[in-house]
Amino acid sequence: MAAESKSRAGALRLWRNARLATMAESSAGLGVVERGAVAAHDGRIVYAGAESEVPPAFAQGEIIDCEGRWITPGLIDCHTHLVHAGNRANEFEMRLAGATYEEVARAGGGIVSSVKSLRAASEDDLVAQALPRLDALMAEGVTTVEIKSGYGLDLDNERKSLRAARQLGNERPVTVRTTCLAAHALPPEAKGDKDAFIDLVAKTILPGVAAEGLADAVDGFCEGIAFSPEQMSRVFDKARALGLPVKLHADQLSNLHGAELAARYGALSADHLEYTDEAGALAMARAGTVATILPGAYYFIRETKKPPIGLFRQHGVRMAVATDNNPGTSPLTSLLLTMNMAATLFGMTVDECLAGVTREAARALGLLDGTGTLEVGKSADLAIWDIERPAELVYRMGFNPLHARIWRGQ
Ligand code: DI6
Ligand code: FE
Repeated sequence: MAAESKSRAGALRLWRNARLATMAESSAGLGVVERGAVAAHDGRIVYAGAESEVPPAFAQGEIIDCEGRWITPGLIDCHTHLVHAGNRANEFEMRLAGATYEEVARAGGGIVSSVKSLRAASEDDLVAQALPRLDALMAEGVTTVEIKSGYGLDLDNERKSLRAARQLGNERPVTVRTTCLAAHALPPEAKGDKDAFIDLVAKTILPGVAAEGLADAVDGFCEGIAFSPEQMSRVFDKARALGLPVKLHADQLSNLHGAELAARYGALSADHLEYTDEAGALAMARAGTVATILPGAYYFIRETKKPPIGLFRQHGVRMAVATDNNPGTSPLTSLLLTMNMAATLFGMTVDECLAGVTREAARALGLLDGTGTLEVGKSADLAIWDIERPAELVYRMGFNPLHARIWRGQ
């Protein structure tokens, strides 16, 4: 009996004397609770609100005094290519000498050079190389991360990437969502035949990955240097047949109307969107497709066209914010710095940035029922911060005020 009540008590925790930014949709702004508390039982939030109203039963377990610190939902990085091999610092030097990202790609560098490195690496190598990047994200309060494949580009190497991504979730206390991005670039063996490669993606790679349950979603790169809207729709038709939700790298370098394509397929998100026009924003609003804003790539390739934040606001498109961590266009492993970039470069507000790495990032992964806000029934994924006001999370550059990170109540 004593043991039983002890184990029950062990699973019950109360964080008190805290200020909360619940990020709940129903509240205005950040959903601030000045004298707040969060209770968790068996990894789920059972209470989040005023400390004065905590039901007595929830004060029977472990009690943690937060000494006035702020609690937000654990952060969510909803767009990364965290599993990759090696780096492309050499191409960075080429670009510093004047080459553009597209020129580097056309010269055989770019994504294809990461494909060669990834194919040469074992699954264990990939996990070992990605772990320091994952640790950097987690050190800033990340509790959920999306990881794409897309440097394998054949069935075995896409499978290897996605297994490595899943393995990262076993190595660390973090939720990993995997996305198959087989339609990312044309591998050398395709000899320039994009249609034949799209056939391989639709007929072999996606079904193979789905058969093993390795992907939670399907993504693609719709761009002049990658695949056309017509080719992407063949990939999306297959994803739909396999019961997998879709996302799209859309309108990053030119306007191929990727946002509308994504919306037409009810995509969870369309990502990048620098060149998206009003028709694209309207289509996304109607479909409920989240706009994932990726300021790291914009900054790193010195893009000058900004995503149409004003149109997204005007039409009520939800905005997520993510690192796009990848070796070519965004070697970024800080979601805090990403928020600063979204604010400074694109004029996103503090509230939009914070929602973008919590609630809206959860929505972009189809996980809003389970995480992304401090609300009863959700996973107890929390970040506890040594700050006086939430704006500090967006304002600083290169400083980490995380006090504690809680994943599923621990
Ligand atoms: N857009 C990007 O910014 C990355 N992929 C994509 O579709 C770039 C990936 C890389 O250059 O390795
Ligand atoms: Fe990306």
